[in-house]
Amino acid sequence: MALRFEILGRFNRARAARLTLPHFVCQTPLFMPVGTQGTIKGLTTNQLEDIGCQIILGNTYHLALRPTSEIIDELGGLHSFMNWPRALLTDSGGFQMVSLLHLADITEKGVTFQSPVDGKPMLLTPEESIQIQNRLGADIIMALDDVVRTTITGPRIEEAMYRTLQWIDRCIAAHERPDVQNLFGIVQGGLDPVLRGICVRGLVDRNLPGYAIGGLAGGEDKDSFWRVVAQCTAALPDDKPRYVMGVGYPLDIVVCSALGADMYDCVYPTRTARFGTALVPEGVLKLKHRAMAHDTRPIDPTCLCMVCKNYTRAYIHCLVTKDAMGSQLLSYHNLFYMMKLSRDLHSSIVVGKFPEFVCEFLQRMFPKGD
Ligand code: PRF
Ligand code: ZN
Repeated sequence: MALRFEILGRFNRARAARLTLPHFVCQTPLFMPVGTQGTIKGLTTNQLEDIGCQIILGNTYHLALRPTSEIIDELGGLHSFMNWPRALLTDSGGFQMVSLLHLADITEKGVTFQSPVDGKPMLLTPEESIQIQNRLGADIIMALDDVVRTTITGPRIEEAMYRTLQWIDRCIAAHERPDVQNLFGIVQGGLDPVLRGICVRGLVDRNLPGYAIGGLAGGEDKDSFWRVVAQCTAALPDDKPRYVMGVGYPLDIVVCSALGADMYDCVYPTRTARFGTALVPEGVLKLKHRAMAHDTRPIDPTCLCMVCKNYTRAYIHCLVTKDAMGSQLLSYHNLFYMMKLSRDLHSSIVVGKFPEFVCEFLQRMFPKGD
């Protein structure tokens, strides 16, 4: 195992921990921004350090196609390729293929898809996904899983869960660097508590360094989403990190942390920035709105980020959608907001003020109580 997970504080099911990875010592609960071609769109790695990012996601699928994992390996691994000294996590690639390419087909062998480069059929097996991730060299690598939409029903959900369990053994066998890279298993099973229970038990038997809860954030209702997270966190080992994949919204992170989850990733803060939306304690602020044209206040007067210290809403309103600088400044602020939320969750749990933090968070976001 190439990690240490030390719980520093608790409030009911919520925990605050120190997660020591080969490249960085992280504090949980923790939001991890998502990069695509070895970058978080529009931000330099120095800026990401200033913002306080601790782990960022590299996208196996994109990097494997271009420049390829062989080239990154040759250049000294993904950390040195993208000049990021802190921790990295790579996803296995299957989910990206299924969500990006509608032609992807999943069989027991692996994920078959048409190469977007030359249209040729390609196959990503559990062994290949791990080999690629071994070459990239991230601190945390993810098992190849069979992901289905939570909104579908029927035998496909069960098939995907059992396939995910079969593939985990192939991933473990293929993993050549367990001393420096942590392989996380992914719980699938849709919204079915019986299937989720079987999957959790199967993965826990493999004694992995950490566990992810997959297959969520795909359009299911909040009630079902929280129910699955609550069931999985209750059944996963207490002394290992728990990562809810593809989540997301600040409110979901607060709720999942209360349910005992530790790590999150989502494109939302950076994607919504590119559409002109800022995350603020009250919810969101739309910088495209006409009213912003004359507004000389910063995005969030209570925010201590570089953008809020230096620029007005009027200036960002003028840039948004017209100049790349607009989305860069908004991405910077939004990631700063997510990292501050992560730190606030961590420290409120450590000092025993988690309920006060949650109340204040909710009151600011829903002042009328609705
Ligand atoms: N599996 C993998 N990556 C993911 C997910 C998953 O279930 C999600 C949640 N839908 C986001 N990213 N491998
Ligand atoms: Zn700010």
